[in-house]
Amino acid sequence: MAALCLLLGDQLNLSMSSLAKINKEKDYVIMAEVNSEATYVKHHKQKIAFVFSAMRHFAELLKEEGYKVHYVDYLHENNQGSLVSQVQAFVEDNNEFDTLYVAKPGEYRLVKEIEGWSKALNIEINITEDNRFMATEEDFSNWASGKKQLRMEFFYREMRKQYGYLMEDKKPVGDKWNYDADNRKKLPKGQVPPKPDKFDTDDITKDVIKLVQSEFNEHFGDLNEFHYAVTREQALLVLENFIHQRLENFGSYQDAMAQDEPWMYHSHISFYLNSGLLHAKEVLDAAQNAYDNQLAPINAIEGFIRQILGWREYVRGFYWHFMPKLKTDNFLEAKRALPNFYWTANTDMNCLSQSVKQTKEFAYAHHIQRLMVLGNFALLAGLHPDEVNEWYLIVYGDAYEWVELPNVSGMILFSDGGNLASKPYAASGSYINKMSNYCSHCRYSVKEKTGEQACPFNYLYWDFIQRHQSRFERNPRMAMIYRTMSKMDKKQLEYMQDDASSFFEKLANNEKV
Ligand code: FAD
Ligand code: DLZ
Ligand code: SF4
Repeated sequence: MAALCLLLGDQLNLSMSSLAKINKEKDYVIMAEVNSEATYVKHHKQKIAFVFSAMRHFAELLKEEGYKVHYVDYLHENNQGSLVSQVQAFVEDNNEFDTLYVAKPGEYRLVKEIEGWSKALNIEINITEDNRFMATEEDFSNWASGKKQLRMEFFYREMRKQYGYLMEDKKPVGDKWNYDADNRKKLPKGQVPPKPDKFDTDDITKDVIKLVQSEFNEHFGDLNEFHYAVTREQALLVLENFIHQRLENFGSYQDAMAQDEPWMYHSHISFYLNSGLLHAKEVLDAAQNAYDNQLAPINAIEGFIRQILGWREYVRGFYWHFMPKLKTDNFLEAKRALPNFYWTANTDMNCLSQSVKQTKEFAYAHHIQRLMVLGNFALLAGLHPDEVNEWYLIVYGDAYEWVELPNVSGMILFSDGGNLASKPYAASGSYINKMSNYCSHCRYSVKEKTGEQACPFNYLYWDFIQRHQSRFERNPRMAMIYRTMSKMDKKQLEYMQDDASSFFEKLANNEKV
């Protein structure tokens, strides 16, 4: 008898634990482009194009490495439309498999589904560890065990100690764990970040683009241009170029946003990390190497390492720790529907319009756009977590539930009641103005708090603070805000509530805001 290894579209790495279980001589790898995975949410067109093209390229690599690969493309006459039916058809046609190996999927729904497959398949199902990460799920639960608060910063320090990144004699280099305070600069006028890497589309990618245009044309997003890496070599080049061209400025401008500058000094590697083309360890090693060779200042390198060894590992542990509850949490009882401008970018609020436009164009927006513009609005406006989560899962090429859900429900919406964040990431227009030049291109005035011209983020912010007073006034990290509010002119606060109500009415009537 032989074994079968199911490799999912985000497990494109030769060192996957499931591949290690099989024997190249007699066993098979199965990979399938299926409707169920491409449409369980209506993913952005570029996300599907990226995943399918990367899968096809990876299947070629597997064959070159000597694996026997059964690859089912989307339009194959024998395509069954779902992973389970596809595996079942192959098992029945061959009658030689007694075991299926699959590395644990990154989404709870698929793990549950696969756990129920054994009846249909009638072979042993062996779910192996998802080894695309530095920490195992067990590492996270051991760390979390007995703790009242699960703050990323403390998890991150443990990871630094365990893996030795930026450590010297068991201490953090420079005697400081975190250089975030140095990482809040606005992009100076006239400074232009380097252009992003763009790869030519080969025949495989051209075929996939045609396929996506014909089969998924009603999905959100543009596909006029597709420039992402789809092979490991290309992804490694993106990493290398980041280290040499952008890392130096990554820290200083990490929180900055600028008109018509989608890429800034970010690394643009999340598509590749999350699909398996890059492994976190090689990215961290490259950053450590940049430190050893003094290629960039410590605030940049520490900031970058924290995103990967800290945030990325932490949210993944957090997801499994709090699922399935995390998916239905709605601590703030948010109810409002997602405004249409999240799909169209048709709003006068320039920061939102820029962020949605870039999301539509590239299936990418950088962290601060996701957090402090799109996320901040969703929080202040009380958008329902289900709608917000679905939107984020659809629109970003790097979105898988293990990373999307903690960021949305934990980080931006405070739906989990504070397990991830110690206070809501709520901000008025002045934060956006401080970190960007968006406001100078906006029809609203960021300086005004009430009235027709006032930046909606201003009155929505104070409306939010008032609305949730009973929930937050005893939170020590919110105390100063409530002290400030108590000293504010009561009439002014009422005007802001009135403006917020009119704004919400416009949203409800689908009027342009
Ligand atoms: P860089 O800014 O260059 O950062 C380097 C890497 O650090 C990223 O590639 C990513 O792997 C990691 N990283 C940074 N921040 C986070 C974080 N908060 N959580 C996890 N990893 C992080 N990231 C995703 O990969 N998929 C998502 O679906 C996703 N959804 C998000 C939703 C919201 C509301 C927010 C606030 C953040 C989300 N992020 C998500 C995190 C972050 O915005 C993206 O990882 C980042 O923008 C990707 O671009 P980059 O590779 O240029 O990142
Ligand atoms: C995202 C995605 C898409 C669009 N299509 C496929 C597919 O056709 N076949 C496949 O194996 N995987 C696909 N994926 C990735 C899966 O959705 C992903 O493995 C799960 O969501 C778990 O993270
Ligand atoms: Fe955004 Fe307000 Fe600035 Fe306009 S004025 S860009 S809405 S923060």
